[in-house]
Amino acid sequence: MRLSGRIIRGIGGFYYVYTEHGIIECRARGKFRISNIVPIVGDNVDIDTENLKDGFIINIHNRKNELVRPPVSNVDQAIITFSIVNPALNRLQLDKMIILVELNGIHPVICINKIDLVTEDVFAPLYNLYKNLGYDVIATSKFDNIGIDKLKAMIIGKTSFFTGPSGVGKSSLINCIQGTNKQEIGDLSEKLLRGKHTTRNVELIPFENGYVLDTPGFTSLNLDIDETELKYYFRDFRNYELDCRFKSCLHINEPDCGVKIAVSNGLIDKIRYSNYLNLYNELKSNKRRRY
Ligand SMILES: Nc1nc2c(ncn2[C@@H]2O[C@H](COP(=O)(O)OP(=O)(O)O)[C@@H](O)[C@H]2O)c(=O)[nH]1
Ligand SMILES: [Mg+2]
Ligand SMILES: [Zn+2]
Repeated sequence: MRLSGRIIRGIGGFYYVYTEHGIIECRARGKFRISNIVPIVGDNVDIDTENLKDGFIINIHNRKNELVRPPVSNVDQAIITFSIVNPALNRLQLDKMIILVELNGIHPVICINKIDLVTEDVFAPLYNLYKNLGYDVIATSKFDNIGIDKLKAMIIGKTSFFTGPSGVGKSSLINCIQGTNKQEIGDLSEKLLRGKHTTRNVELIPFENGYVLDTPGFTSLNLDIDETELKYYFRDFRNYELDCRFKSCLHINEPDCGVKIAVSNGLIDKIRYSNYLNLYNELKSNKRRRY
């Protein structure tokens, strides 16, 4: 019998395919090895099964997108989760993450979690900054039960990838929206003690006609773009770069730069601009190292 489904987990050559008849344990047919395609979590596949328990993957549908770390395909949106304190927010890391997600053709959702730990005048400016740039932003707290229903509504029918630093509450949020305790949570100190070797398997959790993916948190992020293209990922610049004297202006040292004027007038957020400069320099020095 031929069925279609989605790979939700892969361990040692076995792929667990979620189908209308439940989860079927599959192996890949040799032809994938010949064409150099390795099935990954997230793939939509056709399988062949006799008993609805195990079977073979016979076809992998074209991927809409594909992430390398963690290896997962066909992601619709990334819930970029951060807290403002405990752990402290690193705005450079946040802006870098947004760009990384957009580069991969994935819709970013910015989730400011643990808002029970700060007052509104602390998180509202951040919320408004990204909201005004046109991003989907959500403020959440598991203890005060804020934003959980909104988050739930945002993930229905989609494949959502929770990402963000360790300890910000990704696993907790997934537990909250599912109403379970399936995801392992822990405090920061515990996690740091356990160290880097706690790489868990990538697993898609079927939920509300969609899927969620928990990740252990990122350590290093590499943007794979030329530094001259970075400016296109800063929406803040769009209205002001028309005022730059040069069309090729990178908004760094050029004279009559509309972006720099907007920064000094407070029309563009200063930290966003300084993150742009930091990332620009980082990309430039990475390139130098490569050659
Ligand atoms: N104050 C507060 N703490 C939270 C919240 N969400 C999670 N935590 C705590 O933060 C710690 C890390 O949570 P966890 O879900 O494991 O974070 P993860 O590493 O991003 O998956 C745990 O001790 C949680 O209880 C929240 O909304 N408010
Ligand atoms: Mg976690
Ligand atoms: Zn400029």
